[in-house]
Amino acid sequence: MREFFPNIGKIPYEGKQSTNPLAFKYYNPDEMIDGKPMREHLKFALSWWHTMGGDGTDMFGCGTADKTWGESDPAARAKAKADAAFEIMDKLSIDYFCFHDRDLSPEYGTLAETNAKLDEIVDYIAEKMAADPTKKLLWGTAKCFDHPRYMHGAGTSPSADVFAYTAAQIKKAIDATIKLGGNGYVFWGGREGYETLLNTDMGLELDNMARLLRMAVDYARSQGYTGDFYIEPKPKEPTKHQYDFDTATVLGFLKKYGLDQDFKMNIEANHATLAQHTFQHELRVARENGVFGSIDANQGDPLLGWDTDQFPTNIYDTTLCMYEVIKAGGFTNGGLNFDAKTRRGSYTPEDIFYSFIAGMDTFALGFKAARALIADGRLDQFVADRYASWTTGIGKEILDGKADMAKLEQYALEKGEVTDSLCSGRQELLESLLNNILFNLD
Ligand code: XLS
Ligand code: NI
Ligand code: NI
Repeated sequence: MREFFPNIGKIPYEGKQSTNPLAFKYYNPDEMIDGKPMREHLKFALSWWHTMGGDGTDMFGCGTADKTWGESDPAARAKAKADAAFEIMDKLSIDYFCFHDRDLSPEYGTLAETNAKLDEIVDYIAEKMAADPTKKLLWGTAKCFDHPRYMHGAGTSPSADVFAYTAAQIKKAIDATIKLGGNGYVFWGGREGYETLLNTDMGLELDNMARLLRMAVDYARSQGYTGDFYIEPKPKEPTKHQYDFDTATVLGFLKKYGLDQDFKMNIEANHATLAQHTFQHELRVARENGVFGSIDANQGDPLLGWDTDQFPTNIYDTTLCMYEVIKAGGFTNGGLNFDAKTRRGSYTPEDIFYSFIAGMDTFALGFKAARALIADGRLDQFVADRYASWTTGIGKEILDGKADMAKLEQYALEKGEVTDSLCSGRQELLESLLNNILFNLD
């Protein structure tokens, strides 16, 4: 088997004193934490589109990185890509991967031919997984947004024929996901939105999106699929307005159409930024509503209004992210998918490894910091104390359903101005507590 990165060996864990750029400083895959290795807490995944396909092409210039994997024929390239992906995962101790159907194998002349070629590469990957059962599929999805037929949307296209084509493509992507033992299937509405309401029947488009999701779930379950379905919210880009704007919007949509028992969220950090939320906000909304599922681990640039998909290096963000993940009970079917790409100027093969090491170390550090924050207990205790007025007296009566407007009026009239249950929010104290925990980790 050809080695694609002969100058890079397996990335070792060397600890925080290490100066070796090709070593983990914090991610120690086999370190046992609460009875399971760190790799199983974090469940890192490689995204096929960015790592194996993304060559740095942007609106202003062609690619800077060679992602041909030495092959010009599309079918041969698809296999070389798979070989290279497995080598990268192996060298970085990454156990999972994620794909769009078209990342694995491109479109050919007809849907039938496209499907047949996809089958070939799925079989090839299945063989590789059988030979190395440590490699698993976190989730699959269908790329229903790049071909011109999807210019007006896929499930929300004004064309019924495009809707049918979308269903056909998703059916096949679900088959591929099932064949590779996927734990999840993602719907990200790439062009499910609008540019202008002047030409858009929003009601019909949303009804149709719900119809498509219902059909997809019913089909997958009929094929024995037991994994999760995720919606990945994003407010804009490529369309001006995406229907899956943020977690709260998606929840409203799912509840309206009776789909809320069938879907969880795949939360992407950069999408939260675009929705003008913090990453933690999106995770908290998902957790509070029992729909936290999986994470697209990246980060945006707060000064830019698009999805820059940078590898995550902000320790505060990963700490507060992992705090939410731990509070949600940890990952079940989900994980941390690096929906992240090296910068256009970081174009060498080594940059792939430096980027993953940076992202994985930042999450490992965030995981340790979140655990320390929870073990320390002061933050959680502060929040509990802040709401103490709900545990006794009138607060408890309200929670127990024993109060009404008249009773509360009587209470307020008798009690007079509120004084004793208004305490300081102590934001600065808590921010400095977080700093203190972060910079005193073992
Ligand atoms: C794009 C999305 C996409 C999904 C998968 O912004 O993040 O990459 O994760 O379709
Ligand atoms: Ni994503
Ligand atoms: Ni994205």
